[in-house]
Amino acid sequence: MATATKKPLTAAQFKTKVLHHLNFTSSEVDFQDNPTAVLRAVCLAVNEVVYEKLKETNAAHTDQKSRSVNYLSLEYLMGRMLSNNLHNLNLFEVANKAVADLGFELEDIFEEGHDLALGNGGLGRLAACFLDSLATLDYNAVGYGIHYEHGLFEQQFHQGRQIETPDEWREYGNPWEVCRPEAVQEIPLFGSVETQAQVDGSVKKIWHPGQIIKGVPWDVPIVGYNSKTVNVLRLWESRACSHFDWDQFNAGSYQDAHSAQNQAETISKVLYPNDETEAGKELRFIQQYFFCACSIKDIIKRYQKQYADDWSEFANQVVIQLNDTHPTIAILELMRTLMDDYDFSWDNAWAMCRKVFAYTNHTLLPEALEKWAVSMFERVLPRHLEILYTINEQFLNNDVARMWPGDVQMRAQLSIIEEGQQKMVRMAHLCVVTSFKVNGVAQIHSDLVQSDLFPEFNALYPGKLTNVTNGVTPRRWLKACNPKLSKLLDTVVKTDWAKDLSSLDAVSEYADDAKFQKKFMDIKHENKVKLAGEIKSLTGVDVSADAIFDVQIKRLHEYKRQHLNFLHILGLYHRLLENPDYDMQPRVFIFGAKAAPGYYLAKEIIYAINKVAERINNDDRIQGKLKIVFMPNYRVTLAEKIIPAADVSEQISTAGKEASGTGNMKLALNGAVTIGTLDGANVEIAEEVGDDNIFIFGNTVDQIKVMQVEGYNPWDFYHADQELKAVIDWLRGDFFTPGKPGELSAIAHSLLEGGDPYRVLADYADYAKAQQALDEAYKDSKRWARMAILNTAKMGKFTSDRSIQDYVNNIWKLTPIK
Ligand code: Z57
Repeated sequence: MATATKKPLTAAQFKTKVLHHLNFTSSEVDFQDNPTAVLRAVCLAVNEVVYEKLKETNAAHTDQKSRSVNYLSLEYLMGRMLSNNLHNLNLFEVANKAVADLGFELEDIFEEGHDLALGNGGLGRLAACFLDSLATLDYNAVGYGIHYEHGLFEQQFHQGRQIETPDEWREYGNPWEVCRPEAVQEIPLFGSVETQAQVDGSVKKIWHPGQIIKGVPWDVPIVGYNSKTVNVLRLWESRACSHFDWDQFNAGSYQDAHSAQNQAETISKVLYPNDETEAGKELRFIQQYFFCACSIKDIIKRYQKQYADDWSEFANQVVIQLNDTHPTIAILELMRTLMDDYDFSWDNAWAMCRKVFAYTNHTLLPEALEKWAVSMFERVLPRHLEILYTINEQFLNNDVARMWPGDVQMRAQLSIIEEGQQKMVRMAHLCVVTSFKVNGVAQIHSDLVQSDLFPEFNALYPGKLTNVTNGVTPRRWLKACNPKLSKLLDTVVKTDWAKDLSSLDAVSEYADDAKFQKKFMDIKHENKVKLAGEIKSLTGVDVSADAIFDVQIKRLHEYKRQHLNFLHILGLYHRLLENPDYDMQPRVFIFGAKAAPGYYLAKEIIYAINKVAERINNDDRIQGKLKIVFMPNYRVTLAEKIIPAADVSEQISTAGKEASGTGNMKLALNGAVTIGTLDGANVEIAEEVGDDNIFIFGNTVDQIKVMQVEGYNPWDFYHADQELKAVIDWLRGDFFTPGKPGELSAIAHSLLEGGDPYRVLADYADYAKAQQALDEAYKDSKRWARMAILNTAKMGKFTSDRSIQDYVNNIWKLTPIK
């Protein structure tokens, strides 16, 4: 329609829009000392363009009756939106100029923006990258999530210890969301189920809920890069339902009605900050259900807008992707709705569910595999539990009994219900039984899902378990965060690499080109200088941009082994104290990580690193060869500053534990060289860049298994390695905490008395050796430049566009909007 002929905005026109919003939306005539008002006005100006495209996208979706994917995720780690939206709309230069005309630097304006941190880590950030790619590739997609009032906590350090404060991302409003009162939903919960005999002899189940909660949707537009599409991320906020609670409570007192309101609003109040551990809290369960019920009702409403009460096209129009098991209740909610509200027979409802759900598994860690107590399930969702029991019965009596007749042991093992003192619902089993596809997130992980996590399901349902390797959006993680490198790449890659990342392979030809090497490494150096400034202002530590910038940024977890990195740093310090002339390239070790507030050892690791950093950073004897900085409040925005400046990427999880990793991809894309184990996507990164351009070390998955069978004794490694023993003894004593012996002993205790569950000591020697090889490689600046360039050049596979296309081809079967 109009778009084809529409001319791109000029800087002058954009400036006019910004001024309009400064004057009329903010009534801020005197904005010269008010960058926040400028930010708001710029966002509103961008929104004019966004909403126009959103309207056109919606019309195209309706016209073309396109099949859509509904991505259900409890987490979305969006970060800031403005810079990305400007890039994706090709308005970056225009806005840059307009804002300069108003007397501001666009980059300073960005700094006024708040992160949308509605997620913990990799899983939530993956969802954000996927939304970017879905819009970029013109697919009809809706992201569903929760509109948490408080996203992931903010982290500060007080005397080295992590302090959490609430995230107030929308305290003063958020320009990127719009409330949709016309799409409010009502969600029942609690209560009891009545069995009603029908005249035809059948029975009808009637759920009498004990409470009804209102779900209010907030839409965040998702702008595709250089595409026609603007999709939406729809986030549900819980509110008290006026005609239910208030009427009831009005008979009592006005005060009580307010408390009911508070209780209802608690549901979407705060994001649970545990990454990969399930706390088993009722409120979390209610969050999951609330969000699933709102989303399923919304999906049905959207469908009915086109097909009214004809259900025959539903499975052709709708696919629902479950991001981990967190949204599993959506399965039961769709079953319940079809049967109770739309009179489907069991068989028809079940057949429908088996066609629309697909499930992504993100971890093998047992503590992350969700289980909910049957007793709680029954109290909160009595009708859903009934349905679950019937699904399980049919699964055990049909599928399991047919494959393993009379095998009670197998029945118990595969049952969706785990028997025991406390009966539990195994959410992953329900997902695998129902879904038409189940995918892991990197090849090695998907192989382990088939061989170790769900081997019986794999035998039962051949072809159901599959792989889709993760990816990251090159728009945010290269074009927007690393403009200098992006412009250099533009000079040698003729196609738009941000939309076709495999075209970066053309850069390989320049890997040995001295001029290109200089340009590439000069940019890295400039990025490092800039990060050094950030480090100084955030931590007070002076670091030299001539040192190796060695980066480990991710959630704090034992399996990710920040403490392996830490022990090696202590090892280097030990060598330097023994021999101040010890030959090594100066190195800055940069950490960024939040620990779950209740994760004791993770917090002790942060404390130990901070304490040791204080000592080492101020020790003149080592001539500045070693620096340690723990950057506070690691988040998407900080990642965007650290990644372009990284020389070394630490990806050192215990083999078999990191499902994929995505930071590994972002760092390599920006020319950092990986030191890592054969775990997650590291394996595929190594395949792409080649063995010469990555430092792989440590026990493999198979070797870790052998160790387990043969019996693992951490003390053997402690006694066998002088350096390792010495540094662990430092931590056990008072070397770093004079007069307070044992203040840093938690790590040592877990590694020795605690049995070293993540095999840190077993990998120490090989890690130290790989670090030495890396140091050697860095000395040879030509060799290092070649490695760095090839890392960027060979990352084509890891664009989230490729991941999305894999999902589309193998699972979702969508066609792009024309
Ligand atoms: C989370 O961030 C991940 C897995 C989980 O089960 C939960 Br809960 C949270 C991460 C994995 O640890 C990463 O390896 C993976 O790259 C990421 O999910 C995205 O798949």
